[in-house]
Amino acid sequence: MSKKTKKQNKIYINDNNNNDDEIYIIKILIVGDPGVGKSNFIYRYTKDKFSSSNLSSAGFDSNSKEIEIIDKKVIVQLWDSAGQQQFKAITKNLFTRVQGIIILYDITNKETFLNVSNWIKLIQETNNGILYTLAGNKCDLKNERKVDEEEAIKFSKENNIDFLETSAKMNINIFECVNNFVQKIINSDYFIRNISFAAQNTSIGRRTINKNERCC
Ligand SMILES: Nc1nc2c(ncn2[C@@H]2O[C@H](COP(=O)(O)OP(=O)(O)OP(=O)(O)O)[C@@H](O)[C@H]2O)c(=O)[nH]1
Ligand SMILES: [Mg+2]
Repeated sequence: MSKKTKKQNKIYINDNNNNDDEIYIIKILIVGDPGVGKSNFIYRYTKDKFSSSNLSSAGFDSNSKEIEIIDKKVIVQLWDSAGQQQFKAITKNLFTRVQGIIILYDITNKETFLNVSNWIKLIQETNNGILYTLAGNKCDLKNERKVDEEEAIKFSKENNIDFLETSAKMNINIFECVNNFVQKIINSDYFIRNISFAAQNTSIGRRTINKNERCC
């Protein structure tokens, strides 16, 4: 791993219980309208790659990446959802199975930004209390911009959510967006409350691992 990547992947949490054998598994779902770049966002974060193919996702898929925090490791599992309307029920079902949700829109497509409110509403109806964050993807396409960054910042302040513009293509802010969010999740009351539940349910939270064990 290059020095730069290593630094990008390092995050810090407020935790005094240093235990090398413990690992956090954080599941994050990426939602947003069709074509905003959800699959590529995950592809960049987990594989550091980009695909220009325009194939729509169906159902859902996931990819993992291990990142470092002080004295312990975190497996970040990013769940990909399909943006198309016919898959919305499946996506909605996933809201209760993750610890966080990243809502993505495309800065070159105003409708995808206007729909962010609907995504927030859907999340709140289904899993009130879950953390979510906002990212405006495709920020490399400066000449095609239809959503001002200031407008998105104002919206995120009004809705009390973190926000970053990202580019899966040019690798801008992808690691920052996910890693800052992971840090926020781990430090949240919501996550700590669910850790006791995690002991019985390995699909969430923290567990002890065998050093040779591989993730999914
Ligand atoms: N210029 C640019 N193009 C991007 C970026 N991210 C994705 N794309 C392109 O946008 C198109 C859609 O990307 P996907 O990652 O498939 O989008 P998606 O949100 O997964 O789409 P669905 O699965 O249909 O919901 C593809 O042609 C990608 O190459 C980006 O950051 N910049
Ligand atoms: Mg997709």
